[in-house]
Amino acid sequence: MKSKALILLGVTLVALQACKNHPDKTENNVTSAAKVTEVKKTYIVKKINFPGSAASMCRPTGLTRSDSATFMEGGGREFRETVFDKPAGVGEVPAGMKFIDGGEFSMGGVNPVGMNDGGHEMMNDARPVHRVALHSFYMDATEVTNKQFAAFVKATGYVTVAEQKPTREEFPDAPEENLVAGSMVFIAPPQKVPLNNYLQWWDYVKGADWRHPEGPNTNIIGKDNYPVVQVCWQDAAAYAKWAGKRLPTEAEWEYAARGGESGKLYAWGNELKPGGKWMANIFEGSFPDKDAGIDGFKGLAPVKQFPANGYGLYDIAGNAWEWCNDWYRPDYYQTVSNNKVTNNPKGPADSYDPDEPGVKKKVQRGGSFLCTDQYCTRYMVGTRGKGDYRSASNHIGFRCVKDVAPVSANKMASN
Ligand SMILES: [Ca+2]
Repeated sequence: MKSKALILLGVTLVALQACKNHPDKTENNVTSAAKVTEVKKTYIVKKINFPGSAASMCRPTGLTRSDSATFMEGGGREFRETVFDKPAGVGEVPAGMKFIDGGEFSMGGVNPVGMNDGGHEMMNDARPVHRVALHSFYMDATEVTNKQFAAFVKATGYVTVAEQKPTREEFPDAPEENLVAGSMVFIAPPQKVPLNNYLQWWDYVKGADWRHPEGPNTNIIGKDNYPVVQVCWQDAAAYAKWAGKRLPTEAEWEYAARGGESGKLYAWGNELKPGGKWMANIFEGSFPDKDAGIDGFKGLAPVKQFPANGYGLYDIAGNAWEWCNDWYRPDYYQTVSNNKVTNNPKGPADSYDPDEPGVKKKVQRGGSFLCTDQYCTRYMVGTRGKGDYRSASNHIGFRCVKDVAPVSANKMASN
């Protein structure tokens, strides 16, 4: 995600990263079609064989052999089965949350290039796949809604970052006329545009905030059950603290998102549309000019419109991006990949994104209603997003987690 800094320095149209990370360096001169051809050639020439049990577990259904070769090359063989803790007791599950039993799992994502619905990005920051062990926790069943966020604001008087005038201290080089409260809004161009410049569909809109997600002439009346958006990481963390919760670590988010499955492409399995059924609010049609809404929704949808995952979590893919607590670095997984297992990882100590080295970024997960295989496929469960922790947009929201308190024996639940 691009930060406010660029816009406020005088760029009229400024984009948050949205669904799009910078293309992987090795992809720069290779088109998707060429890459697929290359993979097919590799498969045919080298006669790659799928390893036994790992392949049967990881190989997506509905893929061609060459697609699967890509999948395996991308790390599929690195996934192993999740090992669950024996629950000592779930305690009293807070309202609106689900109990996520701790365990050890394989974290990360494959290279989806060449796969059905896989898109064109290699997702290098999601590898190596590595083992992670987590304590049990509770997670919100849905993204935090407008109604919930309004209760927080009413109780505390909190003012989100988008509602505040950017300060001279934070943006020392910006012209004074650009220091106005506002936020990023997706605005579809009137016609098909090349996908090499996202400034064509993101704008910094004065007066855009959580109550006016697409600008001052829009509102959230009648949208109590929509995810709150136009909240930056700092806003989300403030809400979580008020609610007696916290933002999930990236590892907790992915573990929960996988719904008890091991090494699958999506939160529900290995096919984007099992049996032809849409499982998430993403983008169909022609990106970015025409959102066809074939999945039932153009733009943001209310929560709980698609099936929950194995843990009862709704909209874990698509609809709105979700902030995680971890700082973002593309090389973080490499730093823990030699561990036999990493316990309760909390991310790197600092942030670094080669796309924008000076901007402090937090991890985002899950993708949004703008994700599509024409542009970005971060509705895939192991993939990673990122964003300036002080920037928001109309497709970024969040959900919270909570630690499981020790339970006395006589209060232990049976399940
Ligand atoms: Ca949609």
